[in-house]
Amino acid sequence: MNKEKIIVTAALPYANGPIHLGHLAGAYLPADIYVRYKRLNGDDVLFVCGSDEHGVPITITADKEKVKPQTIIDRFHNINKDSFEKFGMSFDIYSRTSLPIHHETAKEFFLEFHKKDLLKEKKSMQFYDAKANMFLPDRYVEGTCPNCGSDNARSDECENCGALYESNQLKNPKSKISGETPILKETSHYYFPLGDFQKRLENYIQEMDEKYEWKENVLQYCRGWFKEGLQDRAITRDLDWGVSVPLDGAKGKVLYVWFEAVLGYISALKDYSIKMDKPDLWKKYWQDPDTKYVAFIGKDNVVFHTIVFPAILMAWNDGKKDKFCLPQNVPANEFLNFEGKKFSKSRGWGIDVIDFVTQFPADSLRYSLTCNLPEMRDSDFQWKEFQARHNNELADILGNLVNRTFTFAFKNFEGKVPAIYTLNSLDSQMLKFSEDSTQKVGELIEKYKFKDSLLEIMNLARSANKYFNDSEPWKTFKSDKEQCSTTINICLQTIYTLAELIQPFLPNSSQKIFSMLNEKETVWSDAGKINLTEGKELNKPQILFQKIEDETIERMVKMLGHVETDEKKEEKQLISIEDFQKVEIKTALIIEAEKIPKSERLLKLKVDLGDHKRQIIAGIAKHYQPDDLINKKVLIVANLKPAKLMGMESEGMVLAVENQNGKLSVIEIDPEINLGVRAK
Ligand code: B3M
Ligand code: ZN
Repeated sequence: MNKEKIIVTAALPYANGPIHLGHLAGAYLPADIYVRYKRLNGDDVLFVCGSDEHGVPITITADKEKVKPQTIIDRFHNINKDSFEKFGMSFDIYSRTSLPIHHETAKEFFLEFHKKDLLKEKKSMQFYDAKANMFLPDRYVEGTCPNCGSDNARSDECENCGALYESNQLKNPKSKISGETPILKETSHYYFPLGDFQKRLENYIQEMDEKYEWKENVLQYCRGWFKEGLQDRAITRDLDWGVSVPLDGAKGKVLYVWFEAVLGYISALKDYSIKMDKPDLWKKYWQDPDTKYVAFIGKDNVVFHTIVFPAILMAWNDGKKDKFCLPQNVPANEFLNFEGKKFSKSRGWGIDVIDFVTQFPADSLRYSLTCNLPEMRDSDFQWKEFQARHNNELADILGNLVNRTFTFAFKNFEGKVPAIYTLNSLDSQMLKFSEDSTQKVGELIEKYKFKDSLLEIMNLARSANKYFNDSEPWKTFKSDKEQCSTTINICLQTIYTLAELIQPFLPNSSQKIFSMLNEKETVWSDAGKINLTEGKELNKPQILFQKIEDETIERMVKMLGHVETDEKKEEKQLISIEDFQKVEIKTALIIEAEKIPKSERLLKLKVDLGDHKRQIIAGIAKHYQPDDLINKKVLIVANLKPAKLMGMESEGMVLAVENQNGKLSVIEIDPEINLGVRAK
């Protein structure tokens, strides 16, 4: 097959808050799987993303915190970039729309349209805050809804009843900046004639769908928009944060954030080209008619990527020799909810990516999100399901196959790939399954059916486990050595295939398996074949997936919906002396310490309080070897309600503190001090 030149973009997240799991499932994870797959096939892919750093929500956050918008975007650009890296996103560039190259690019498009006389200037009435001396964007005005009477309606729409109205219909309007009643004042804006492009857009989408099969949910949104009829769209705003309108007499006006944000995909590749020291490189992608351009987004962004952006590109391309390519496909996903509800920062509902991946392996998150992708309809993330998928599927199916095969090879074949002899029917079936699966997985990824492709991979792992069981190598090792050798060889070849197939989905685990197989650079076309040669040395097996314990998940569930408002935080800081006296903190000597089987976190301790001894289950196994704890004099909370951890009674808690790297140290006290003495 011919190698393709591909641009893949993923929606540019607003640098106004941390990304959460819903964003990952909507756009980023599918994009990353697709890109990694294409790269393994040898295609020439550039994967583009970056922060969307303009728009009113950012200025609102900045006003609230009394800082400059720059402070906000710097903060969230860095947090999101870091979150994406830890999650394993393989962007070629993570750019920013605040960069000069972006401002230049956006202005160039605006000026081109102005020159072509495409833009219409129209006057309208807009709320103006005389005290703050500025026009107020819609979100800066609050009032009473003319329809339902709700008190926090916006200037043009009510979130309570969904009514849309003209600004002059809103009752009791108040400026969010000064609290004053704003006046309606005339302003003028530039409009992009989207309506004039309707026919061409309809044809374009029809053609793309016929050639590349667009997703039904995406087509439905488009049909809806066309049916309503496309309207002219204002592409300027009265605001001082954004890309300024490059015309005389347009002081205080910026380009509408959506107009310039989509151009961020182009400027990001320019940014990349500059960084690669090949300033014209971007043209070889964006302006090559053979480039395949795929835009990954969530459903709320569909209209901007299937209608607004293509129209902007058409308008630019008209009469030009070098034309930009339009999206060939826009495989948008629906939304992911969290434990049955919408993600909400203010209600503490959901979890930020950065918090997730510091506590759990990124691959486990990638796995459970892929199984749950909202490809056709909204889906739901649940902690318990996450745990079950990790424990019962990743660990018990994939991890188990790898572990039992390697352990067997080390025990009985000196850690080398054993030879393959005559194939019986089970052997041939297994090899055939592997080959067929590989084919299917590739086809499904090409069709953006990531959920089904991962299912297919896990089916292969399942049947490999069954093949291991049915072949009974532990018996044939004694009765038919050649058969046993063949079985283990085929298991190893299948593991190779699995490692290749999971690479786009679970890059870290794939790498671990390949390093156990002693293999480095691998390509997709190897999957489903015999790759490992007889006698090849393997590396010692390592556990791929540690089980996630119930209590860990229970802790996560408990944290849901707990929002720390500033008032609550203050209340929490102060306790009375009586409150403190309720806590009995006593000195104790650790006399026994041992690991708890199947737990990577917990240690079973026996402590002496002078007049009695008791058992405490402490979550410090990652920080101490049991022996190092013996004879330490520590502080414990002695009147904590007893609790059961991993089925064992725990009476009390050992006090410990954490350093910046997350390492826990128990608080040790002077060995001279007696046991069972209360701290005060
Ligand atoms: N920042 C909206 C969003 O995050 C927007 C996407 C821009 S893509 C050019 O939903
Ligand atoms: Zn209303």
